[in-house]
Amino acid sequence: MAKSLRLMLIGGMAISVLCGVSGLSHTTMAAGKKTPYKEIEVSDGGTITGSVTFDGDVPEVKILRIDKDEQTCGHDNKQSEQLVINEGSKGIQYAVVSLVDIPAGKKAEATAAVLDQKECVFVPHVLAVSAGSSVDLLNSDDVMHNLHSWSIRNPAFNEGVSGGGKLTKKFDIPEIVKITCDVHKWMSAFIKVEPNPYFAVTDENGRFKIENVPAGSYKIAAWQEKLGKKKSEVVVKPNEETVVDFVYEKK
Ligand SMILES: [Cu+2]
Repeated sequence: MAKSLRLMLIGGMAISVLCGVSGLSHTTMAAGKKTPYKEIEVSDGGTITGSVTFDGDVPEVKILRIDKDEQTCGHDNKQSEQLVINEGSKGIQYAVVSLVDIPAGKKAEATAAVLDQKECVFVPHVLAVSAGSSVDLLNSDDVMHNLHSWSIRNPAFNEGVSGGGKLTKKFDIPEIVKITCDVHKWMSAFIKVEPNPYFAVTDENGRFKIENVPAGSYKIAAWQEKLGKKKSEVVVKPNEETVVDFVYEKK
């Protein structure tokens, strides 16, 4: 009797192990192939507002040395925009706040995304777009610039663009893409390609607003090129505003 019970147990284990294996491989496949974002009609969506601020003494602003094409680029050395902190509000400009892994929501708006090269500075310093967006890369100056993308997941490019010229590039895969100009080594910018349309770049007071979010619980993250990433969570209620504040501490 004891022998037959043991056999039954072994049989049961064998079955459960098989189930476990098949279940595991299924999950792994799902995780490897991320569920694409689904566009739906959002009614009674909520709003997420808040700020990205710096706690501590504001570090000295880095100065970029202008040593080429001064008639266009200017004779004064420029302030770096790699870390822009408002002295009063301590708000950090050019941080990107975005919802992580939201499965479905509003349609990605077809806004004309533009990254300009003006007086030998990229404008804006940080641009965020939904995956699948085209970006017009302009040269508003009268000197030759270059557009060098340090993409890994999207096709990389390294092309010159003459004064008044334009290149249009499409970014299909979520990635943080650094853009530089090889002609003027002080020039840099970032294009942050987002998997969904729920993102915002902070303004000069470090403030942001993300609208029309379906009610639910989400992971939310802030990214800043020098300070890195900060994660948080948010519960969005229908037609209500929820505040999320990110604080970066001085290291
Ligand atoms: Cu340039």
